[in-house]
Amino acid sequence: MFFSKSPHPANFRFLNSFNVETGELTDAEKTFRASLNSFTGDVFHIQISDAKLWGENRSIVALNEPSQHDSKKVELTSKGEILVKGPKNKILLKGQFGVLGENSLFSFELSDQAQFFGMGEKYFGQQELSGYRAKFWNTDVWSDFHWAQWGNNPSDPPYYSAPYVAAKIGDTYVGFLLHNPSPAFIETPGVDDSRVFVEWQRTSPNLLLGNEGGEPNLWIIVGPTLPELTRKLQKLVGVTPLPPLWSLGYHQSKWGYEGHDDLLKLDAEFTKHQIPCDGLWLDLDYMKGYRIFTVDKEKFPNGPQETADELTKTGRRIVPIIDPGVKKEAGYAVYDDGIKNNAFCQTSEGNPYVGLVWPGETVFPDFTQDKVRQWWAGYAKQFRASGFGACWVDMNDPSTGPVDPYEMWFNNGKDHHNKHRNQYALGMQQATFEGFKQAKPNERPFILSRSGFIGSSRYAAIWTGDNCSNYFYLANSIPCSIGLSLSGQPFAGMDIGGFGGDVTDELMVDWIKLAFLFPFARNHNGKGNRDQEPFAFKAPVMSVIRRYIRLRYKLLPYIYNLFIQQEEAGDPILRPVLYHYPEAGNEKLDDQFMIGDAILQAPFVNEEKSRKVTLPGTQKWYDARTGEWLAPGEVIVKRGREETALFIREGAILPMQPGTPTTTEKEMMGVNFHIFVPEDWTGETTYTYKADDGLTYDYQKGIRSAVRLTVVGAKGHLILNLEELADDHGPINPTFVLHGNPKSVKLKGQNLPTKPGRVMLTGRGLSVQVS
Ligand code: MIG
Repeated sequence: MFFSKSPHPANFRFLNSFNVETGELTDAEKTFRASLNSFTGDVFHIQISDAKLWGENRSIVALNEPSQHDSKKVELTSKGEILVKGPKNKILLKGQFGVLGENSLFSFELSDQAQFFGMGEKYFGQQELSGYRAKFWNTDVWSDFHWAQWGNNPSDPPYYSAPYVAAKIGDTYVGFLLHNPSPAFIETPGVDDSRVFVEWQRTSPNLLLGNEGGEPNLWIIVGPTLPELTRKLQKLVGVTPLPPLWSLGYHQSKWGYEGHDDLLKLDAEFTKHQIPCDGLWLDLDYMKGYRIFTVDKEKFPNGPQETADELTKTGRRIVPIIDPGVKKEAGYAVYDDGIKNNAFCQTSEGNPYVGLVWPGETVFPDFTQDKVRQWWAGYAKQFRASGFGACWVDMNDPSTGPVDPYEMWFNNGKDHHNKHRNQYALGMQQATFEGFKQAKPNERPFILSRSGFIGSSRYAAIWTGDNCSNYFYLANSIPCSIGLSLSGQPFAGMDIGGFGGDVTDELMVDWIKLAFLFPFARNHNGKGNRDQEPFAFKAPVMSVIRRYIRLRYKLLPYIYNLFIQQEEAGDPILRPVLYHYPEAGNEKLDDQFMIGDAILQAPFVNEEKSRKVTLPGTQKWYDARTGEWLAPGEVIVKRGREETALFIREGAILPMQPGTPTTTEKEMMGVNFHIFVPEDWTGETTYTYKADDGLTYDYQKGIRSAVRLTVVGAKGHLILNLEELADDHGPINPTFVLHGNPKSVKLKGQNLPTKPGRVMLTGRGLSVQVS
């Protein structure tokens, strides 16, 4: 609705002369200031400025510039061309900058055919994005598009915007990031036959990156590999700080849970069915008439703290929703206080802008202003202190209901809506995060947000908004999550089971099998739909759902360590197969993905009875259903009621909780190291495991323990070496679980006594040796 078209390059004025001395970028008639800065790691920043045309840059999050460097991989020539060079100084792309009124455009000719990846949250159904026109303008999809456009189809743009694309030219990956909160568009060369009816509907032969207004800031990163590129990008936009361990558990939500009684009922059900669940979520109904930062006394007669205390017995936390819209009502404290503090967005006429959201007429905090973020943080602080363990920030696209958003101006009515829209949610996340830290300075906040922008990774996890209970959304969730992972937003997930419509038994089972190891795992459901809590299904269905939730908990030590690696190195949690196996063709594996570098999943994304799986690389894969070792290549997998296709790379070491987790208790110190090596294996492999309190910032002061396990194999005889690297959080006491029948196992020169055991992963019980 908002963005079905983008500006065409033919209408732009391209600037063709650049003076390095004066920094002037010009053509016969117009002149801009341009600069190219080069940073360590082949990271480059091109900034074009014109204070009159675009004003000053008011991005609320500055990127983390690496140190200055004099790499020449990107150049700005005297003809105003932008050259991007690859190995042996070969020119991979040649760009030009153009303007069209306030619109700006970088247009790149490519030396060679290319592939494209990234673009954040997209529903294009595939990870490789040649031949796409994409928009970046945070949208409330269900309100801004007709149902026919999203029910079972890709609609664009969705909620969250990452105007970033990675181009693979030859073997070199180059990333392009538009750091400008104004509406953005990216067009990639290539042909998407499904969209093209006549020749001129094809996308441009050039790679186009543009903004509709705002100061143009283009960042170019030369990988050269996809993992290197992704890490550099992540550090530039900000890594995701280690979240609290509980946030990585399973979460249960439904629009309709109202308060104390509902939460305790849920709590009892999860306990009764021995299903671990860390977060119980509250949608709009806990508030007094949708007034944010209020709690309805009828729903919580003694306040939420009492409920929170009750839930500490089972280790669960309450996560309530907060919208940005403040009910316009004299006498309501948040509104009165906001008016007094001049905290709300104004129209161009200078009055508070009014939209129509849940409480009726609503005004909107201007999160682009520092003082307003501080004002909001004060409320978030009280909210956190009142018994709520985390926060779910919704509708921050921002959604204004049926009211046109363009009159919502920022910066005291001085900046047009477009200039800031894409960073509205980012400001809300930042303010909420700060408030939480003020309430509990040593506790890591957990915030889930619908919309977001470059930099959201520092404050929040993202869920991909309102999906529907159908196989279109199920299948899309893989490429969509891969896009987020590659674009600087690693902590993400979608509504498991689907938000809109009634889920079927089969779809629910397929969904949990697909998503149980996603970085964020929450089952959420819209009002009025068939209930989809695990225990809402008949026993045989529930037992499969339960099995995968438990398996997530079993693998929590592995998942948590992937988050530690994300904070330290910048690697995403969920990765495309391509990340570790760059061979041509793997970019088409849209129904497979990896969790870390050791787990490969190939779930069913449709109702077929069997599917093809590509086992990449040159090493073997352990079939977690059967315990068999498979050679790399293609295999056919048949659908099974209990099982799902999950493979573990030869040589992998996976830390897991012992036994079958049935509660929120987490055993992170007495972990099992599962060692996956085939019989007769020769090789060496190593894994570093870290553990801390899972909740506070003490790990940053060094209160953390770590061990490194090395396994050396010679024809199936294994020698284990366990080194203690740190024990500041106490000793890590691992047990070893050996998959694949090694001939002998030695630790510290002694034969390790082992006994036969059984482990359930994603199929039948597997025989293992346990030390
Ligand atoms: O207008 O709060 O995406 O997860 O349950 C709908 C009610 C508002 C949209 C969110 C959804 C949430 C719902 N919200």
